[in-house]
Parts: sequence; structure tokens; C-alpha cells
Amino acid sequence: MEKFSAWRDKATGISPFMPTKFPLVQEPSAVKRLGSYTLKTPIFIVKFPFFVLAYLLYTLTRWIGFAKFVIQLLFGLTTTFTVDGVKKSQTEKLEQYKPKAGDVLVTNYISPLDGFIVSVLANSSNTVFLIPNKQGTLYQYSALEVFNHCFSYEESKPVDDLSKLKNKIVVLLLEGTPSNNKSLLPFIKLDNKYNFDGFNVKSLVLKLSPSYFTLPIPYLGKFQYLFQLLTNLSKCSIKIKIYKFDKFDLNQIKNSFELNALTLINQELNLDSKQRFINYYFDHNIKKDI
Ligand SMILES: *[C@@H]1O[C@H](CO)[C@@H](O)[C@H](O)[C@H]1NC(C)=O
Ligand SMILES: CC(=O)N[C@H]1CO[C@H](CO)[C@@H](O)[C@@H]1O
Ligand SMILES: CC(=O)N[C@H]1CO[C@H](CO)[C@@H](O)[C@@H]1O
Repeated sequence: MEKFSAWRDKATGISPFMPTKFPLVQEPSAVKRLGSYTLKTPIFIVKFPFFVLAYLLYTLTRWIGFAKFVIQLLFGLTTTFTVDGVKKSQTEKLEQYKPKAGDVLVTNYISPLDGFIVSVLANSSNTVFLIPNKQGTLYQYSALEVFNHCFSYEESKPVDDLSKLKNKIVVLLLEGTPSNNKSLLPFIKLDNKYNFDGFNVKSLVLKLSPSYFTLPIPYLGKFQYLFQLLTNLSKCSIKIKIYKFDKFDLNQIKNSFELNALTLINQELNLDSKQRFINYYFDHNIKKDI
């Protein structure tokens, strides 16, 4: 375990890429594993057909209601939504801050569900997720593609001109890669050709618990992840907080994450460093003893 300290932020001790032990898949005791499977399989068998149906209908129609059904009913995730400077009782005002076409929202990237979480909050699948590569070129993903990206890190379609996206809800995942919701990874410096003039600028701080649903590295398969979501027996919750800004100022935006206990960490913990972490993690096959 010693060497893993190489990927720890020296100032804070945070290890942003280290996954949390995943139940079942990483359960060391065979007896407990068998017990859990026995308990969960019937739940899975009941829910899975509904999941498949909703998935197919969503891919055909892109109607957000199907995604809502999966997130809220099948996965049982509950959402707490707050806005900086707005009281919980001012429900109408809270509504106004929800993601809308013409918004650019900078958000932290923590899980395969992030795309759907934001789309469901917006009550719209008119969302586009932009993830930069390390050179600062943005790539465009749908909510479903974000789900896949979290497992494969594949690049999709590059974006040239942001003004073409003004009729959409634009979500920027400036860290370029997921982390474990303990910190904010360094933002990737975008190519100069991108400008956010004319967009409403917001940040969206996202937290998910239990923390094993965050997926800092693809250490398990999509099916294992879904199985757990469909058969959770503990409380799962999403916390979302939105901040609104007058202009696209990265310092103000970063500050909104810091205010929510997502510490800014060392610039060295970047995409290259994460790739080395992933290689090391799988080489050492520590799955068994974390
Ligand atoms: C979500 O959008 C649909 C239209 O697609 C609308 O009928 C529904 O009332 C909206 N729900 C909320 C909670 O705003
Ligand atoms: C790994 C980790 O720290 N996860 C945290 C993510 O945020 C939620 C909500 O604040 C916490 O409950 C988790 O522990
Ligand atoms: C989909 C599902 O089973 N969700 C459950 C997760 O755990 C909490 C707490 O036990 C339940 O309230 C959810 O219904």
C-alpha cells in the first residue's frame, strides 16, 4: 500500500483517485458474498425488466421521464437541491435556478450517473456534457455517453464552436476525469477558441452517497455497478447545490466548490498522474485487500 501515497495530495492528505470498497464485488468473505447475492437476486429479477424497458424507451424517445423513473424509483435515489443565497422555503425561486437552455454549468465529475442526475434536475434531456482532454479540446457527450465515459474514458465528438450549443443546457466537466467526491481536481485549461459569452454562468456542486457510487477509476464493470444500484439496501442520496455568477470567472467557480468541502488539490494530480495511478492499481491487484 505504501506506494499509493504518491497519489495523495501532500497538503491535505486526500487521495482523489482511490475508490471506495465496493460492496459485493469486493467483499472478501465468500459467505457474506453468497448471503448478499441470495438476498439481492430476487430484487434484481423483479426490477431488471423495468430497467431494460425504461432504457430502451429512453434511447428511442429521449423523454426524460424514463430517466426519472430509473433514477428515482428503480435506483431509489433521493435528491436535495439547494441554491446559494436562496432559502429552502422559496420553492418558486429555487425552480428558477435549475439548469435551463442557455446555461453553462461547471460541475465536478464523480460518477457514471452525473449526466442523468443533471438532466433529471433540469427535467430535460436537452443537455450536452463537455469534457476536455489534457490539451484542452472539449468533447461532447450525452447523459448516456457520460455513463459510458466513466467506464472507458473514450473521446467522443470534438466541439469547435460553443455558440452552436446556446439552445442547450451545457454542462462542463472541467476536471476531465472523475474523482471520488473528496476534492476538486485541477481544472484543465481550455483552448482559447472557447468562449462563454452570452451563456448564463453557474456552478453545480454534486455529491453522492454512499461514496462507493462515485467511480474515480473504472475498477468494476457496468453491470456490477447497475446490480448494486438496483438492489441497494441502504439509503442513497444526491446533494446538489447551484451557484450563479455574473461572468465566467474560474476563481469564483472554484471557490463555490471549496465552500462545499471539495478542497482544491495539487496541480500534479492531473490526467497523466491518474493514468499512472490506474496502471499501478491494476498491476498490484489490490482489489482484494483494500
Ligand atoms: C417536466 O417536463 C414535462 C414536459 O416534458 C412537464 O409536463 C412536467 O410538468 C415537468 N415536471 C416538472 C417537475 O417540472
Ligand atoms: C468518498 C467521500 O468522501 N464521499 C463523500 C461524498 O459526499 C457525500 C455527501 O457529502 C459524503 O456522504 C460521502 O462520504
Ligand atoms: C432501489 C432501492 O431499493 N432503493 C432503496 C435504497 O435504500 C433505501 C434505504 O433503505 C430505500 O429507501 C430505497 O428504496
